Amino acid sequence: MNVYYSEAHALHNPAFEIFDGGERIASFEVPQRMERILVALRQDGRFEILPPEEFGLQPIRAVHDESYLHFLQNAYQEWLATPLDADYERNALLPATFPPAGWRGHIPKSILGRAGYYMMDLSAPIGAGTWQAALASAYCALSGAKFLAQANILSPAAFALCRPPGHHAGRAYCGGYCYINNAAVAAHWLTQFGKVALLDVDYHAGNGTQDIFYQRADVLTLSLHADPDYEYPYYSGYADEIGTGTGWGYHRNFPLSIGTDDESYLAVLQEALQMIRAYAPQFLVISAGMDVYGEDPLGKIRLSTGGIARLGEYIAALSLPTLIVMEGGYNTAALGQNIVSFLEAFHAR
Ligand code: OKP
Ligand code: ZN
Repeated sequence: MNVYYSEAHALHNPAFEIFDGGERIASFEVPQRMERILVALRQDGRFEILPPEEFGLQPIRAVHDESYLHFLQNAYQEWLATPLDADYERNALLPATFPPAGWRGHIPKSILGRAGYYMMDLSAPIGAGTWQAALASAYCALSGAKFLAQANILSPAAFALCRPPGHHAGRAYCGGYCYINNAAVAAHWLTQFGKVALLDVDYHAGNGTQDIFYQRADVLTLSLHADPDYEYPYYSGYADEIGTGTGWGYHRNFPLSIGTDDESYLAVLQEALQMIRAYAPQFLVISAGMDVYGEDPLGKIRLSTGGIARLGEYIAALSLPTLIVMEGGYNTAALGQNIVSFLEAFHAR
């Protein structure tokens, strides 16, 4: 199986994140995640690891606002150039102020003001290499999409080994370790050839993906995740959010209770897969977060490695051209085995 991967991810290496209770902690989303996955892929021997192609900004502008991308690309340099009252460390840009929903929408001139405007939370600090890494990550997803579009076999599959992840990033905001929504960029790019279904199995609700396609019927978006009543991202991912306008009925959330095990998870998955069959898309994009694993430090869903293998099996059984896009997963030691298990069923075709 083709794997699209860029070493540029390592340029994004945030020294910290602000966690619950305002605690400043070492980031969970670290470059070592990729190293562990690569070791497992190489050991398996059936993966071909390829560098991504460059696609320019056009396919990214199709899902993100121009002004947001401009901010993302220049924010860190502007932050360095801003005279400050005190001699703060400036290894990353992070605001402390956010506009409440429904405010009038003024975009302030100051870099801190804009940072609050374009960020949904305190877990997407922008450092020196963030833009370059995020761009390369999106190119990995696009390269996988292009492979699917050009492959001469019945139901090809490719793995975009993306870092940073993407599914929390919306049209004009970053958050939750995400800056460019890799899966959404790839899914939109694929719509030039036909309908796309995007299934998000990361532990956290894919709020960015939901927002981006909420008004569209040409991309069916489905997300299985921990109930946002109790889990990040809290304000999105509820069962009654099903799309709007032309997109009405083309989004579904499957909130799961804390502690959900293999059997109950896979039972809910069947419902989502049935919706995909009924939609009959030309392509399938998976936002693959391995934080559904029982021993994940950020997750409270209890999938075993065997359960993750069955998750992959059931998705592969749809027999659709499938792009698997890496999202979360923070048990670094188990990440390699989990992703190899997830991908197992896709080798057969
Ligand atoms: C990114 B992905 C909650 C703290 C939340 C951000 C989590 C981002 C997850 N206790 N911090 O979906 O794996
Ligand atoms: Zn996650």
